[in-house]
Amino acid sequence: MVSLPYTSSDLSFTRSLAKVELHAHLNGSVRRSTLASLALAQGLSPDAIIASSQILPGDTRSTSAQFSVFHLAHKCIRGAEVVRRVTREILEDWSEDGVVYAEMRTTPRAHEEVGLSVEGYVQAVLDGFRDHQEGSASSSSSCHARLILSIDRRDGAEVAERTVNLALRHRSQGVIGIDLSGDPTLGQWSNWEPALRRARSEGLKVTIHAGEVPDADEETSQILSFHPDRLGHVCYLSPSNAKKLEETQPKIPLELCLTSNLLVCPQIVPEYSAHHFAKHYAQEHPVALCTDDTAVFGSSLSQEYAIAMQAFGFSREETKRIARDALQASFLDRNDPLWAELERVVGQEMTM
Ligand code: 6MZ
Repeated sequence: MVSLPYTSSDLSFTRSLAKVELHAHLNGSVRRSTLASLALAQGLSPDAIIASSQILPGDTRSTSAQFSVFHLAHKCIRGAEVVRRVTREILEDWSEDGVVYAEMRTTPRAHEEVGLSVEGYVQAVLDGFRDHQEGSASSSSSCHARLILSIDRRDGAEVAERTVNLALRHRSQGVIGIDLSGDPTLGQWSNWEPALRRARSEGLKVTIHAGEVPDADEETSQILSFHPDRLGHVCYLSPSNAKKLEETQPKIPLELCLTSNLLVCPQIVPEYSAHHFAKHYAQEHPVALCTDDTAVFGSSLSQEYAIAMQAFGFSREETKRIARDALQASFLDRNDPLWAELERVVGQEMTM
């Protein structure tokens, strides 16, 4: 288990804050006890699966080898009922942690051996959202969710187009955008750009993982020229790309994940206080603090907020503002009735 640097009083405070999660991958956020029981049901060793499905401090594997942790979750999470269950549980856990609104993302995949199509996969996730809403109807807290469909960098243009079509077909049920993610050493921007342009022209929001590895300056420059609605990570930014990011108008909000970046990009984030969140925040660039993969990195959103308080010396008032800033960066339609409700509560302390 990672030892996270925060104080317990900061953590009680950040847990009580109504927060917004904008960057979290479904299969990286599965409750560990559930992953263990699913592993057992598949005839796999639960202990081995749990131990190998985390990225821990001191992990010196290559980026591609680190990304193999996700294959283990993919191996255990099979079939519509399981996808639906883990989705509901993730929302329950986030709600427990004070997350009142989340934009969950996932890569649509068919589970052919159990007859689940990509369409069925997306529907199972949306059913999990509905189960959580219905299950929490009588309780004071629930995590409202919207869905972003991810294009995996392993996949080419055809899958990217199919993902955009899926998003468009499920829009009325809460799919709001498209993400580009996956092993950052794979694929090339030109594969996905046409589909991403079409997504945008059809009114979907687009968020892109960028700068997770060194030597991707040209691709990052192309992504900046595309002007996505949000960017994830941006750990490695050459001076010219940093300038381009700052000069791009309107500014592109950044989804920043402290523990994930510390563990995956230790060369550029050797300690929490060196994380680029502080620099962008000081420059008043729009930022949202996020978790990425709560199960893989062993850190919840309230822990990430408490770490930020400790690492950057944020006061409670500043920390409340960070939660409100995340809401401003969300893809939620400002005319959605939920928007007014969230504006009222996000950044406030809740009684839990
Ligand atoms: C890039 C990431 C990621 O889609 O199966 N994923 N992509 N950078 C990261 N930072 C560490 N963390 C997760 O969730 C798991 C998938 O999300 C992407 C990878 O493609 C991973 O296989 P879903 O729900």
